[in-house]
Amino acid sequence: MKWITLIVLFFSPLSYAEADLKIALPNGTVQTLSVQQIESQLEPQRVSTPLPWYKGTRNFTAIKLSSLLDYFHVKNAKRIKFKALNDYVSVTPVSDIQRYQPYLAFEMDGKRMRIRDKGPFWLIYDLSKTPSLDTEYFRQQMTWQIATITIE
Ligand SMILES: Nc1nc2c(c(=O)[nH]1)N[C@H]1C(S)=C(S)[C@@H](COP(=O)(O)O)O[C@H]1N2
Ligand SMILES: [Mo]
Repeated sequence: MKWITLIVLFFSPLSYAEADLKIALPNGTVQTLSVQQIESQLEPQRVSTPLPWYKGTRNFTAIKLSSLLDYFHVKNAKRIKFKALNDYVSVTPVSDIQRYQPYLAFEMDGKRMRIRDKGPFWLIYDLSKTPSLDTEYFRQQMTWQIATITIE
């Protein structure tokens, strides 16, 4: 199933339509957000920051993860788990989300991120504001190709 999803996302001209974000909430339900819904309901912002994977600055369109918690009225979450298309899994404590306001990016330099550009969703920290977050601890949270989020 995973490979079929990957193949479809890679080769379909409609690939962006497939790029829905799945969010498992603490109450046990699973919600789906399309990029269109994210754009219209979650007030995306511009984030310009260097990242360890690129030379120079990249410009992202992104939503704050804290705004996602607000959107789903999640109050007492402890952590968010991120699962990527390659089955990489990371965990970001809500304390990091509140303190450092990481983003979920879905556009880089004005273009929707394809899987090969680390899309459809990428957790990024604004290292331009807080360069001290460029550490292994935060890098391992900067999961790209995110498909599923579990709020716990
Ligand atoms: N989807 C995905 N995101 C990921 C990873 C991964 O394997 N898959 N590796 C993480 C880890 S452990 C680190 S330190 C950083 C940097 O990975 P790199 O050194 O392979 O570029 O990306 C993070 N994001
Ligand atoms: Mo890592």
